[in-house]
Formats: sequence, structure tokens, C-alpha cells
Amino acid sequence: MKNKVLRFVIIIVLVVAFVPGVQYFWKSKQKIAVHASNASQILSSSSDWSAGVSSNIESSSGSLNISQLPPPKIDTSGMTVTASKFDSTKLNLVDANLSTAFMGTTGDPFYWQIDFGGNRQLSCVYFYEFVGSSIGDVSIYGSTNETDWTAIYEHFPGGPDGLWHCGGCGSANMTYRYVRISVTPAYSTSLFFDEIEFYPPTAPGTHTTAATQIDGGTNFWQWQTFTPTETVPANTAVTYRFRSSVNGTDWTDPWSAVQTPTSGNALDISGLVTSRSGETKYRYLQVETTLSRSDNGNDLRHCFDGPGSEIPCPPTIGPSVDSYSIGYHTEQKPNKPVAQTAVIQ
Ligand SMILES: [Ca+2]
Repeated sequence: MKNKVLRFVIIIVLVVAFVPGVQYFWKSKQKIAVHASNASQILSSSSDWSAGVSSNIESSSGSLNISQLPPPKIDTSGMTVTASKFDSTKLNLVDANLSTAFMGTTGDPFYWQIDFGGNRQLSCVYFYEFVGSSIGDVSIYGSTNETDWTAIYEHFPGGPDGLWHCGGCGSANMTYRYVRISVTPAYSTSLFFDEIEFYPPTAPGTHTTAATQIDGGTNFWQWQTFTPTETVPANTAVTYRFRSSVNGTDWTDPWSAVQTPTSGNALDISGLVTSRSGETKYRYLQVETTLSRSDNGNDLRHCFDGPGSEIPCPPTIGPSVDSYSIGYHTEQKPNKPVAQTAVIQ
């Protein structure tokens, strides 16, 4: 009896060891026992970013940034300029030439005014050099209707020569069609103003992945995590929204609420987007990234090293996204799911 059992065991061992079909069957049985598997897509490469849609975004491999930071000054060419005095020199204030001035001699109040042609959002107004002895009261006002005026900056000081002056920066909601400089000289004197510049707020940069770029595949089961690698300096922000789709065309899922995960930490997105509904799989995920700088960086537009000497300003720092990774599960299948990796840069 013992010999029979021993022979049986030996035969079984030999069959398993040398008959490929049996090994395959055995391994297949093992694979059937494998459950949903982790998979991920990583967006980081230049081609990853360029596959999506961008607005005010500058991207390269491993880097997604705001393109115009700080934004350029508002182009005032062709805009309507009026002045209650010194009319022949009124355009000298917006001719981008620091040696030409809006100027004259008077003891009476006067104003200079520009019409943007429509409401414009402003973050900062800069003057280059205005001079007059005992100049009196100089103020800047904004208006949407040329009737009701709001002070942008009041009692602006005169002089010194050769210097930019900030005439009202950082206000959150400066939206005006008209800006007026109002001057009340202390007494009859010669006055001149060389240049004025207007700046808009820093526009946020937005990047949205292509419709089918993030694809959970045919074995998709559930969206799970979103992990960004990013740099978010003071006064800046990076936010994300998500939505999912069955086919990458119909986005029956609305954008999720805005999310602010921190760098290197996984955000649970399983409750933010639909992964499946019955037998229907939402295998496509879309990510919208928004980068912003809340203080506009306008304090850095003109930098000074004392009266008369303007020095190069340090670069305005914005937020950046190096990459992000989307983790998901693939469905339980007879064949063991293979971990997938896609890189978006
Ligand atoms: Ca000028």
C-alpha cells in the first residue's frame, strides 16, 4: 500500500514538473484568484501637458507654470485721452517715453483722463516722475461711468525726479473704464508728468487634460487617488477639479468641487467622480489644474535703490506643478492585470 501511494506521489510530481499544459493550468488557476490591481498614470512630460488644453500656461517637461507673470502693462495706444489743460502734451503721458512730459504752468486745478473704452480690471497704476514746487494735491480716481469717481490713490506726493511711483497697488477690485489724475496746485507753478502705466491682475493659468488622455482601460474598475508634486509659494495657489466619462465625449459627471491636495500627498478621488454605474464603467478621467497668484506680484514691477535709480526687480515667483499621478484599480480578470504607467509632462 505504501509503495502504491509513493508511486502515485512520484507520478504526480513528474507530471507537474514536466508537462507544460499542467503548469499552465495550475498557473491559470492561480491567476483567477487575483483581484483588482493597482495601476497608475503619471502626467509629467512635455508631451503629456501639450496633449491637453491650456490657457495662460507655460509648460515643459516636469513643469506647468503661469505664462504671464507678472502680466504686461495694458496697451493704451489708441485709447481716448483728455486733459482740462495742456492739451497738446496730453499723449506724452502714455507714449512709453520717459523724456516726454504732460506739462505746463498753472495755479488752477486740472485733470488728465484716459478712457479704456470699456471696464478694465486694474491691479496697479504707476507714475514716472511728476514734479512741481509745492505741487499741492494730486490724486488718482477711477470710474465706470465718468460720473461717480472712486479714489485709487489720494494726495500723491510730488517728486523726486527720475523715479517710478506706485499710485495705488494691490486693491482687489479695481475695475474702471476711466482713470483720472486730479491736480490742485498750491499756487501757480510749472508741473510735469512723464509717464503713467496701468497693469491688470495676474490672470490664472488653467490646464485641462485631453478627453481620453487618462484612460483606465478596458479592465477599469475604480478611480482612487490623485497625488500632485508641486511648489506653491506664499500668495499663490494650485487647485484641481475632476470629472469622469464613459466615452471621453459625454461628461455626464459634472466637475467636482475644487480640491487643494498638498504636494506628495494622495487625495482620495473615489468619492469625487463616478467610477461605475451598474455595468457601465467611467474609464476616462479628466483633470483641470488652475495656478494663480493672489497678490499679482505688482509690488515687483518697478524696483528702486533710492531716488532716481531703478534697479532690476527680482523675478515674480509663481506656483508650479511638476507632475501628478492618478491611481486606479483594474477589474478582476482571469489574466493577472498588469500595472500600467503613462507619463504626462
Ligand atoms: Ca512720456
